[in-house]
Amino acid sequence: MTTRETSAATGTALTDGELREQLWQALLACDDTHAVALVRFAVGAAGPGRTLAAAERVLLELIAPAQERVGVEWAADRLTVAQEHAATAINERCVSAVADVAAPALAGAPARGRVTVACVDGEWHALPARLVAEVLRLRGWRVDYLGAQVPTAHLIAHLHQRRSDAVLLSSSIPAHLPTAHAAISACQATGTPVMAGGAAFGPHGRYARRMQAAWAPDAVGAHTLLEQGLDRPTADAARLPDLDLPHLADQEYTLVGQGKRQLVKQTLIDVEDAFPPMRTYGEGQRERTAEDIGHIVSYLVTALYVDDAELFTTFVAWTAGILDARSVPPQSLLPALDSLLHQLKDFPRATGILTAARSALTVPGPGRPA
Ligand code: B12
Repeated sequence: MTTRETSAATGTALTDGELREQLWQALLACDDTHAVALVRFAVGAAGPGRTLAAAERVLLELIAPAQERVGVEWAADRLTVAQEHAATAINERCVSAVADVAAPALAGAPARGRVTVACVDGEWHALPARLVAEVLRLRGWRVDYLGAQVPTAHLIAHLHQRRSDAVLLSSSIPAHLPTAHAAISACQATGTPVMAGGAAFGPHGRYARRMQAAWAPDAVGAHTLLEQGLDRPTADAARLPDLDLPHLADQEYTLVGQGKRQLVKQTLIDVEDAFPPMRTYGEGQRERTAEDIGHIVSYLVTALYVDDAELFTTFVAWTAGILDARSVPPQSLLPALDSLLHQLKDFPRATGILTAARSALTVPGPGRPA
């Protein structure tokens, strides 16, 4: 945002920075009334004829950065999970408020086409998809927004009921990539073009492309691609995953995935042996450790699926950062990686992925001994 706005409440001028800070303070204070008033005001202050552009700026330059800041502050342990949930709920209200303020300016406008926006099954991060849906509406698309964790069968049923020019699939968590791949090919089998987006699809959408989906980095990019027109899939679009990902033929993804429960169980035993203080852990701490190990194994399985060691290394580095912020030494992850290396010694791709992550973890950071 580039203009200087005047606060409806106080009559004083607000810079973009002040608007951002006021929204942030409202989120921290769980003050949904003030947050909603701020975003309504920021759209309204743009004046007649500018409502749609102002609404888009508020969504992408005010609400989205606030939501990203929620993630940064939670990761650094400066925000509790409850505060993160409250802030997200308020931001969702803010998105609805922006949509309400903009709705009259959209009335009677010709539609560009109809698209369906949905999160892949298991994906709870609905706000990124919602932002994409609202920006597309502001730009003249009719949008069927299906929200979080849409089971693929229901998504396909929806496509059979209502014609869509494209399906836009959102995912934030890479562990959902195998599900996303199945959803992409199932949607394409109905003859509907698919565009994927969200952090799960990797740097520059590398995994979306491997899964034969179009990709855009953000809501505006999605609009641009839709305007250019997406190729309609042909009748033979239905396919097994290994047609796109030939490495799956080695069965490592399938076998390691099937053994996940046993892998987590054995890793917990090995970590307890290597890290005796764990024996004094209470029930809650044990459950969290088991959960963390479960996530590690899920990301390993996903890295095997897309055959990309970087996916796993990035996750391990992220986990190390989260632990570090909570005064748990990141090196405490090493026993878990070592246990998995031992258990999976007969799986060459898994061994390579684990070894790469282990090396990344043992490279000394600034001021931190390995
Ligand atoms: C809010 C939040 C939640 C909420 C979500 C509620 C909701 N209604 O959305 C809840 C509490 C449910 C949640 C749960 C979890 N979360 Co969370 N969450 C977040 C948080 C803080 C904000 C997400 C968000 O809205 N971002 C703002 C939008 C604007 O950003 P965006 O994703 O980049 O979206 C843009 C683009 O990606 C793109 N885009 C998105 N989708 C699409 C689709 C298409 C087609 C296109 C073209 C473009 C596109 O356009 C968007 C707008 O420009 C993020 C932190 C972050 N930085 O994002 C963590 C984050 C995503 N969560 C994280 C984690 C780990 C989890 C949990 C696993 C935690 C746990 N232990 O249970 C669970 C997983 C739940 C699940 N099964 O999905 C991690 C993921 C890390 C990783 N390495 O995978 C993050 C990054 C937190 C962090 N700071 O580290 N989370």
